Amino acid sequence: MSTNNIRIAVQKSGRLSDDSLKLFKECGIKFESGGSKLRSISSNFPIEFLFLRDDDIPGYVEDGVADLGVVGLNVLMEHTRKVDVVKELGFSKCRLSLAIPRGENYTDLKQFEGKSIATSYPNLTSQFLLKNGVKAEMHEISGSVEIAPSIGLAEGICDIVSTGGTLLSNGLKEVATVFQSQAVMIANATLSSEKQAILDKLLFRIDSVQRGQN
Ligand code: PRT
Ligand code: ZN
Repeated sequence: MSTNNIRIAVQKSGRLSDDSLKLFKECGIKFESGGSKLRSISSNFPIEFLFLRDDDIPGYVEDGVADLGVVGLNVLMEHTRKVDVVKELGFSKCRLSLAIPRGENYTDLKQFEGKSIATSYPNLTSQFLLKNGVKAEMHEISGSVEIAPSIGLAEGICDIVSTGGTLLSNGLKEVATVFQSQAVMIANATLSSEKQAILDKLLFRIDSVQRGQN
């Protein structure tokens, strides 16, 4: 790898990957992706792609293993990370929401006082509730959160919602939004001036692509 390359971490496969790759291709950057390839160097722009799990991306960018990353704001904000958000990318829009069984009445957030909430986002959820004067018990689970109330694991959940279809099919209803999210580009806090110049060039191209879409 040339040291003049900027290194960017993108999700290998999942809800962020297709739109991330599409964006860089629309920026005129040529590179190979797909299959079992975990690294790819562009043939026409000083950039190297690393294909990773999304959860690992903020840490790699903070440590400088990658200079840049594309990640959901929800994943970034759950843990305190010293990275800069350099661009909102406008895709993978979703929200982190509190939900309860559909048959239960909902009045206000006070209803969650002392209750147990299953979530993969215990920090964002408890901070939001505490800001509203509510102390609830966080039950951290890493997936299939929507099943928790029906199996008696928790009284409510706090999870990512996009269409709301998953909540509906699991007998739940959304009652409050904790956080609005979308894909963002993050950067290491101490980029060299050479890498900053490449980032500026990349951001200029992303701006042009985004202007063309509006
Ligand atoms: O394997 P890896 O760890 O890289 O991926 P992952 O499985 O952790 O993440 P992935 O690919 O599912 O999501 C990546 C990012 O996409 C998330 O961090 C969010 O920023 C964003 N995103 C956008 C979503 C959704 N929409 C979404 N709908 N992430 C998850 N969901 C889930 C939601 O929790 C629900 O269970 O999809 C399900 C369907 O949602 P509904 O409301 O449309 O039914
Ligand atoms: Zn993940």
